[in-house]
Amino acid sequence: MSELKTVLPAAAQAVSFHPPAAPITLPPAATWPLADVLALFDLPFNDLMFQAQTAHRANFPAGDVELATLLSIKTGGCEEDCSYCPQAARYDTGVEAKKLLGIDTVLDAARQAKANGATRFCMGAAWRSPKERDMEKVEEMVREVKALGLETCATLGMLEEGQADRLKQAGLDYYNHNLDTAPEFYSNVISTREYQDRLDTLGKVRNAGLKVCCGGIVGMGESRAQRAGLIAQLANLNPYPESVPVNHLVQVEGTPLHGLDPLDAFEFVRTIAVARITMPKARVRLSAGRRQMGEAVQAMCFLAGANSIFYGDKLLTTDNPEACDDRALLEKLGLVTRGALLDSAPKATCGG
Ligand code: SAM
Ligand code: DTB
Ligand code: SF4
Repeated sequence: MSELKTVLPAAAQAVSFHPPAAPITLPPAATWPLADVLALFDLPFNDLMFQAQTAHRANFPAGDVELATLLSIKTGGCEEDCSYCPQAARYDTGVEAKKLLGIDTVLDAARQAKANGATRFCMGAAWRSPKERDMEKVEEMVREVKALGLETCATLGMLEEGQADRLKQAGLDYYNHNLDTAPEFYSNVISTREYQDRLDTLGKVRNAGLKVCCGGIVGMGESRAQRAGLIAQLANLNPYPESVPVNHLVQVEGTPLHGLDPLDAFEFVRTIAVARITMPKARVRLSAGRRQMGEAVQAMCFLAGANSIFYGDKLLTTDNPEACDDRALLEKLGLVTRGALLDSAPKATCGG
């Protein structure tokens, strides 16, 4: 135990109970050696939660939760083989391939998201990478959504340097591109693009001056060490991402990962807690899978340091909790948002 504490970065050391032993010099390349991330996962649950909540409070106002609304601007028909994804054309999931949405549809959804209290609007496309002919349309969407006073985020697949620059110029704030899992587990899940391709895209996003939104999925059959491997990869990005979405696999019939034994809920909460401790200033987003989780597990995730959710009745193609239920949960837990959520959001649509 004391050995672990000596190598924890300052934010995590601040919450240790015992006097630290003599400091150890960290290897320059990795701030978070895998063994230390795994040691956090292995802590007794309450100790981990305490460290995570302490790190959280040192960096964010207590109870502050960001609301980000997702819109699928281009659904289905994707050429990639991500084995969790209902939008891959090769799996029979019932998701129909659609064309890129028109600007008016996107703006209507963005206005609605803002009226409901969201502060960030994320546009997702089922592409391996955006084609030149799509870029101008997406740039217009970004420009116009930004003009509504929302933070903008897009997830369009792999990018070239020039494409990241163009999105930045259009007013994009964040680009979402996930590492998804640990490098060692990656080939069990995806074969049509490499881990390095993902890191390359993240580098281009950073070079363009965009903020990075990057996380992964747990519950895909990976081991605890591999969950730690994902978090270590994220935490050792230099700098680490501003936003870290932690998705719980949504098992969709027709995808290769459908039918797996579900991950133990405490493992999911531990993953959130370790993300909070290792990336103390990041927005850690409790992302896909909330509908299957129930309120108590979500409450534990907030205690573990999650401070952002996807807000709105749909993720990309699967269901998210109803916005009304989320408002009720946030109110029950005394959580607050940066949007005008609880006071001004239209209550009529919430029934009762
Ligand atoms: N096509 C682009 C790409 O893959 O980069 C952008 C959209 S893709 C749907 C964005 C992310 O959604 C994936 O990287 C994955 O982490 C997450 N995702 C997709 N299907 C999921 C599922 N069934 N459960 C949880 N997360 C999922
Ligand atoms: C992220 O990490 N999770 C979101 C967002 N980034 C684009 C997507 C979740 C998708 C869940 C499956 C679906 O609805 O299709
Ligand atoms: Fe395509 Fe993205 Fe789904 Fe992979 S995760 S199949 S790239 S939409």
